Amino acid sequence: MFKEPIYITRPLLPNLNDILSSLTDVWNNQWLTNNGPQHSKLEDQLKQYLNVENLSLFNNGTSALLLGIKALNLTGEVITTPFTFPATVQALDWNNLTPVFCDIDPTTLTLDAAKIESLITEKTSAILGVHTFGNPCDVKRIQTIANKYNLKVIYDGAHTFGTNIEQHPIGNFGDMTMFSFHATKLFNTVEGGALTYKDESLVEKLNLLKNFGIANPEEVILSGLNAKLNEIQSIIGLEVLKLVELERQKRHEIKKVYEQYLADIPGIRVLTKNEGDQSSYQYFVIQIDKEIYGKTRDWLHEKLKEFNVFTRKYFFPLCSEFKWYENLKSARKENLPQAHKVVTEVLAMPYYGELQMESVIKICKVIRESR
Ligand code: T4K
Repeated sequence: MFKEPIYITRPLLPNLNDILSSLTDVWNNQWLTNNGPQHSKLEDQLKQYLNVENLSLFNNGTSALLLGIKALNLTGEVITTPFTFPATVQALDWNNLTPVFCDIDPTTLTLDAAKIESLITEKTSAILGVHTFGNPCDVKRIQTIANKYNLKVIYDGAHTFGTNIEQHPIGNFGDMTMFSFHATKLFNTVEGGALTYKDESLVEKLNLLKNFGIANPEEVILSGLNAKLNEIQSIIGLEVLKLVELERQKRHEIKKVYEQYLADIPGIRVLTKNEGDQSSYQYFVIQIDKEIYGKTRDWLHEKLKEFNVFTRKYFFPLCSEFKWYENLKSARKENLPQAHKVVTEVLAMPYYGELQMESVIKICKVIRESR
């Protein structure tokens, strides 16, 4: 039993004094939001870090995705995964788009690219893939399909800050990628998010969309939202960015210990990245085969609570199970066999740089010995 609760994550927090000294600039400047200098500085630094040409900041990942989709003028149906956080599909709902759920690949837990084509109709305008837990979608195959049918490709990369696919930065695939900077993410601005995108001309449109469509004090030219990241959060982002590399190294070491201690437990699969890719180290996720392990994922989730360890059943329930999709053919259980299996088997484990190695070893011991 741990004295203090162990959560799935703890936010990466800069030294308070460093924040205070940077905040002095904001106070002196008396510019708190609406595209201030800290916001521009963060945008520039993130472009460099993520190695992308075009990047826009938002007040959270969901508004980034919602407005990014709006900027692309999509219509009708969008093919997406049921195994994701509600935000992915809710961004479609708010754009009056119908999700068409496609089953997932049992290894990467991302869209099963082999199943996409059969779901395309004359109403399909885009494919919205999710790089689940930081595991990239099959970007090449998805792009080939999109080119063939003239579809847009959007990625929900909420979990993929710093991921590279065979040395190519993940934010450069498809037409657009969303990143989340929520407190629980590797890189955070408390709440926040960004879009990276191919078409440079979208910069202006996205700036309008996140600022009520105001073109100048006398003209409102489209229907937008308030989705701006403020100066104080930008300061936090600038300070957190300095810590990300060390955090990644720490998580890399923690991952190795988890892998070592879980390796020979029958029925436990550790989700791994492809050889040659660089991981975001966002989540450490295991998959439990109840027949071999002898207990279910839900059992283990509850058992760990007895030891004061709070894992998460991401992403339970499947988005296709939401009440408002009950009449969608693609949401039917028989069409999504892998997603329905995986959603009962996957467990996200505690994973953050400050997590002690002894704690990791103890957690693995519980998994090994309690069953
Ligand atoms: N797409 C995908 C695939 C996503 O996963 C997400 C968000 C989005 C889109 C939307 O992006 P944002 O609009 O959020 O930028 C959390 C996050 O709120 C959410 O951002 C994230 N995905 C999701 C996977 O996780 P919850 O409801 O699980 O969070 P919560 O409050 O239970 O926190 C989890 C644990 O983290 C807590 O048990 C303890 C720890 N924690 C949390 C917070 C907020 C802290 O230690 N400190 C904190 O301040 O959704």
